[in-house]
Amino acid sequence: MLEANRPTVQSEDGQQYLCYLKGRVRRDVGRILVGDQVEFEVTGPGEGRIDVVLPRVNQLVRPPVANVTGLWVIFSLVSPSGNLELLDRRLVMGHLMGLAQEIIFSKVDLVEGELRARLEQLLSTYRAIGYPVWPVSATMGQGLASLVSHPRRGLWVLTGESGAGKSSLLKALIPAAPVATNALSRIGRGQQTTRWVRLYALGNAWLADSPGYTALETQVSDRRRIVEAFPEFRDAACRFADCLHGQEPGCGVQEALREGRIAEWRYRHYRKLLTDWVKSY
Ligand SMILES: Nc1nc2c(ncn2[C@@H]2O[C@H](COP(=O)(O)OP(=O)(O)OP(=O)(O)O)[C@@H](O)[C@H]2O)c(=O)[nH]1
Ligand SMILES: [Mg+2]
Ligand SMILES: [Zn+2]
Repeated sequence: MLEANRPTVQSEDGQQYLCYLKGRVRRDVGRILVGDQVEFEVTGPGEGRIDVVLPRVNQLVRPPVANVTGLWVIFSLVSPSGNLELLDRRLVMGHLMGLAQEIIFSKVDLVEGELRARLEQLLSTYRAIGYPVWPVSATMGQGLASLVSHPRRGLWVLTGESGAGKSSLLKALIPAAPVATNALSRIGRGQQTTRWVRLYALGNAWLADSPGYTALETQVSDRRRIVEAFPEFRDAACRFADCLHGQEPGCGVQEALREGRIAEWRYRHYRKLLTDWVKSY
């Protein structure tokens, strides 16, 4: 399924069909989602009927997309300057949902002076943690070639704070995409919301834009899962098996933090997440 408003299905040979849902399917699955894998029957030239929606591996609430492989988390240091706590929360949520994640640092053409060093610090920190990181500029084209040449499969959703440059990036990568960016849509239909979801082919993968931060809220039943979402804590090899890396004397994570092997803001966001988890439980 490429698009849900006008249910468009692409077959394995690349043909597209505008489809309607068989009544029984509508009753069973309710709404069909972008990213759904379906079985369908061709009913006419470029037209078809969806008979079966295959079970979904996962599903996002906003944008409504099924069978997501990974997230492109877009973060900008400038105009507007992004919030690192939101970034880390996003990475934790993505991890809990079992999604692959890559971090794209956008608008690098605007990153100057002291911010350059900050960008380098963020790139090396998140790279060391294990995330693929990509500094790019949608307007000047920097970094786009390496971003695209990285091998990927499946369905990837662009996520990140409003104004971070998601739609601009999509548009830079896929010029044919009719994407409204912030600046343009103010002239158009008032407040920007990337209203509809559609998939765009990028190499062997598919991309979906989304407005603002994706809603990923997922239940965390166990605090250990939050700990696990910080891969660098594992590298710190704390010797206490059930350690939450708080005030415990001899904790390996705190030692790594003191020695600068764990970024101070990552640890701070971890503690905050734990506290919020306790409150919300
Ligand atoms: N200088 C510069 N400006 C950029 C770049 N990418 C995006 N912008 C500008 O940043 C603003 C926001 O970009 P969008 O692509 O609409 O941001 P978005 O993440 O899609 O925002 P939402 O759809 O509201 O979530 C626009 O005015 C863009 O022109 C870039 O690489 N360099
Ligand atoms: Mg947008
Ligand atoms: Zn510990």
